Amino acid sequence: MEDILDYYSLKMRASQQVGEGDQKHEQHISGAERIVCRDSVEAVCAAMARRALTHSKGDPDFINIKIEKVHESDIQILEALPVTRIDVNTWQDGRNKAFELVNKAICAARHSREGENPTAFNSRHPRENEDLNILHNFKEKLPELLRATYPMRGAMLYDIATDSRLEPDQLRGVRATYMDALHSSVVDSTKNHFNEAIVLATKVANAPGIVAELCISDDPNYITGYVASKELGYIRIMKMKEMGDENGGRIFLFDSRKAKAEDCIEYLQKKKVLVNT
Ligand code: WAQ
Ligand code: MG
Repeated sequence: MEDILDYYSLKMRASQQVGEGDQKHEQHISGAERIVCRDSVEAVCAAMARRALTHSKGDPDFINIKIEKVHESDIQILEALPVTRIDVNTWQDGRNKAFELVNKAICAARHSREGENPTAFNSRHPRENEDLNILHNFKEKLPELLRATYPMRGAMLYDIATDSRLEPDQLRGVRATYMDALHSSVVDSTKNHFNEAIVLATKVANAPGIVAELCISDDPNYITGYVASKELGYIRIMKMKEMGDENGGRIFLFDSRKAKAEDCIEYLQKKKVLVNT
């Protein structure tokens, strides 16, 4: 008889009290999620504590590390999205590239909704305008959206069908959890942005109703971001913001005509996923 392997999920979040009086609230500093085997639990836990205590966003007042057993049979294995990279001269060029890719994803979502074949594309002008409107609204709103995502622990869930945000708690956002790389190196308290992002983006792209994800780090010195979707893969854009700018975050573009927001959120927050990178 084969042994059933037990895994453990570890989730860390750290925050700091900011503001005075009525304005007093917890602001997110750092978070991380792993799924590891029993032997690694203690070391990963220590690495998470260190990461929380050494974050550039500040010194935490509160650190929560949650450890839960996960049964192997509950874990879904996903193939990592294929990765490509786009070099740009300026971050403005990077943003424009990102919008082009988001536009592609929005068009692809319409095709899949309508079961159209892409060759019929050119005869569909009114719909194309509809897509361009969606993109235009999104483009106009992006700077404001990114300011709003900065203090959030999770991502924004933005419905392209209604042009509105769907997170049940808009200050918190929706956080994708219960995920890791299938063959992750055991412990590393310094963050590898790319390794973590490919895992997250792969889980997100596989969630019901997701059209695309746009990510810009909120780390002021990390200017590479990405656009990802099942069709596009993971596309790294080497400059997405000005060096030193801390405004960043994640926006999950969702289509409420394709799936229910609850189902998408349930998948992002509850389904256990290991990504084969
Ligand atoms: N679920 C949802 N949103 C999240 C999660 C999560 N698990 N983790 C982070 N976020 C949101 C949250 O609002 C953060 O403030 C924001 O994303 C940025 O997170 O190929 O480092 O961890 O080299 O600062 C991209 C790598 C790195 C690009 C992105 O994001 C590349 C990064 P950070
Ligand atoms: Mg960060």
